[in-house]
Amino acid sequence: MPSFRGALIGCGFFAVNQMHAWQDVEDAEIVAICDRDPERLRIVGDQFGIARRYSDAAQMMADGGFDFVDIATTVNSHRALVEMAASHSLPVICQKPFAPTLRDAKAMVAACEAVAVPLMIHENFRWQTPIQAVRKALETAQIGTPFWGRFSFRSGYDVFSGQPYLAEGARFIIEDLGIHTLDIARYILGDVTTLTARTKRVNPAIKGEDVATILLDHENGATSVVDVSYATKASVEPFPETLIELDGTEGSLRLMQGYRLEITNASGTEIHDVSPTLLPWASRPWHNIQESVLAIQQHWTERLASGAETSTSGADNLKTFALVEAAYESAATLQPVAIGPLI
Ligand code: NAD
Ligand code: 89Y
Repeated sequence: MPSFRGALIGCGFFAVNQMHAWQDVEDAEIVAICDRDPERLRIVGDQFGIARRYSDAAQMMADGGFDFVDIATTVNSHRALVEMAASHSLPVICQKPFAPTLRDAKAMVAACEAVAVPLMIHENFRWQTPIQAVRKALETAQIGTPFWGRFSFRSGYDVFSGQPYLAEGARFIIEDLGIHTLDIARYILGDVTTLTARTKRVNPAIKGEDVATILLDHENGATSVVDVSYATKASVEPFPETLIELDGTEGSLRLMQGYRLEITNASGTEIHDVSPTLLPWASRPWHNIQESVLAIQQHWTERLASGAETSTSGADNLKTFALVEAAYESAATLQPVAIGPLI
């Protein structure tokens, strides 16, 4: 019997990955699911053999019988559902983006802190195998102290067919995808003091911006560029790879398309294959993301057992979410935005 039983809310497009991953996580299982849409509830319930099915999250939490809640709904429901979990003293995972506004996100952190339950944002990109490899190269001082970086995600992949709501919001790429890239920049080069951003909408069929270029000043003095696009037509489509360039005092590092990591220093150049594992339930090109879903859910379960804070706790993710808010503000005003006062 696994030690931890969970209940998942939101049985849509991405939740299927989370359900597959929960089957692989050691020491946790999903025992109840909830969705307002009866068809999604039936599909996911039947696929994963979950008997306890609810259309109402309040009813599911009132009935209880589980140790944590995993929220896989879209952003507008996040605050109410996290606060509901906190009111039942249930540890809670919430999908990105954290909330519609930084104010909501702070209220969610406060609600969980008030009852001393962990809140983890499902910010999985930092758990990808290639990103972990870059972090390890820095930790083992292979390029010395990094002073410059570029974190780049440029694609023409059709994300709208699987996630039609992405075409409808006033905000698109920074809130949906750039949020991951900004989190990776923080994870690799540390927290940010000032941000400057420019955005564009190239695709006339969507409402929000699909291109963003963001300049970050990091607390440690490094400078980086986060550039994201869903309007880039490449000869070989890179979705969903994040490419990274880092220059350090003792060398440089390039995470290139095709999951190739090149590290250059006084000893020469080493080339590593940092491809993600293709899990049995995964499919290309999503396997990189799918593997990171398993990694973050395993991390949650281990931290639930030890009581230690998760890597992407609510408190940590406020600092990533602040960069999202700052990017929209900077793009609107054409001014740099200081991050400290936002947090
Ligand atoms: P979706 O619209 O396909 O699924 C959401 C589901 O939640 C729907 O079935 C809807 O009926 C249900 N729902 C909404 N509010 C509810 C409520 N209050 N109670 C019960 N059910 C409710 O959306 P999706 O594409 O699966 O995205 C879900 C979240 O996952 C989004 O926040 C998205 O940004 C995120 N996402 C994350 C990644 C990642 O790599 N971390 C990738 C894709 C999507
Ligand atoms: O929703 C997005 C995410 O989090 O990862 C990729 C995605 O599915 C489309 O941009």
